[in-house]
Amino acid sequence: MTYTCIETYMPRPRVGAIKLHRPDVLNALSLQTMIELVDAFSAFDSDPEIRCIVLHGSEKAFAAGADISEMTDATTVTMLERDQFARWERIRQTKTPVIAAVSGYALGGGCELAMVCDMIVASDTAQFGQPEINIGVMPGAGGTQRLTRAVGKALAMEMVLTGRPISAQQALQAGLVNRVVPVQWYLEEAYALAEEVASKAPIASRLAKESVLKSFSTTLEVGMEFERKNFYLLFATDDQKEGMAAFIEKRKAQWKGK
Ligand code: DAK
Repeated sequence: MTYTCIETYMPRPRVGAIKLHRPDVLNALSLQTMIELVDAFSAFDSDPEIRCIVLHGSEKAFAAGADISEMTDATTVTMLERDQFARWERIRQTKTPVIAAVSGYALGGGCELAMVCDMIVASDTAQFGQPEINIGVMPGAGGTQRLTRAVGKALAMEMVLTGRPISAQQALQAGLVNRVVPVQWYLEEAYALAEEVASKAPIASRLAKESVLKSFSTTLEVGMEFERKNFYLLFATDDQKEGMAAFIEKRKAQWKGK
C-alpha cells in the first residue's frame, strides 16, 4: 500500500517506526489514516525482524483527534457503516510491543490512540485530553474506559466532562505515561526504550504483553490462569532453553524467536 497520511521506517535494528504525517491538520486521524495505520501495524507485526514498534507524530502534534471534517455530516448509520471501531481493534490486537512517542497535542482520538499503545514516552510539551464534549459528543475509542483505568475516576471524569487537557507532568503523576523528557530528545528516548524491548526474547515479549493486557478484561483468577498457561507455553521455546543456559554459562543469550 502507498501511504499518504503516514510514513514508516526503521530507526534502529529490529525497531519499526510509524509517523503520523498530516501536518496541515495536526495529524487528525482521517479514515484513510486509520486504513494506513492498520496496514502498517499489520506489516510490522508479521515481520519477524521487527520486535518493537514506535508510533509518533510531530513535535507540535501527536494527533489532534479524529478528523472532524469527516464527522460533521455523519449520521448514526454512516458511523456504523464506517465501522471505524474494527480498525482500532485491529491496531489494539498488534502482538508486537508498541510505544507511543507523544509530543504536543494528543487529543480525543489522538489520546485514545496513544492509550492503545503499550507504553507512552512523552515530551515535556505533550498535552493529553478528551475534548469531545466541546464539540457535542463524547469519547468513542476508549477515552472513558482506558483513561479511567489509567488515571482513576476523579481525573478521568474531570478530563471527559470539562474537555480540559492535562500536561505531560500531570500525565506522569497520574500514571498515564511512562516518562517525560525534553522535547528535543523524546524520539531518541522512545527509540532507546524500543531497542531495549526489542533485545528481549520475542515470543516471551509477545506473551508477556498479551498477559498484561488480559488483566484489563478479566478477573484476577482467570487472569492468573491465563498468565500461568502462557508461562508454561514458553517452556516449549528454544529461547527459554537458550536464555537459561546463557545465564548459567554467564554469556549473552542469542534469541532465535523460536
Ligand atoms: N480534525 C480536523 N481538523 C483539525 C483537527 C481535527 N481533530 N484539529 C485541528 N485541525 C485543523 C484545524 O481545522 C486547522 O485547519 P485550517 O484552519 O488551518 O485549515 C489546523 O488543523 C490547525 O488547527 P488550529 O488552527 O485550530 O490550531 P491551534 O493551534 O489554534 O489549535 C487545537 C490547536 C488542537 C487546540 C485545535 O485545533 C483543536 O481544538 N482541535 C480539535 C481537537 C478536538 O476536538 N479533537 C477531538 C476530535 S473528536 C471512534 C474513534 C475515534 C473517535 C471517535 C470514535 N470510533 C472508533 C468509533 C475520536 C473522536 C475525536 O477525536
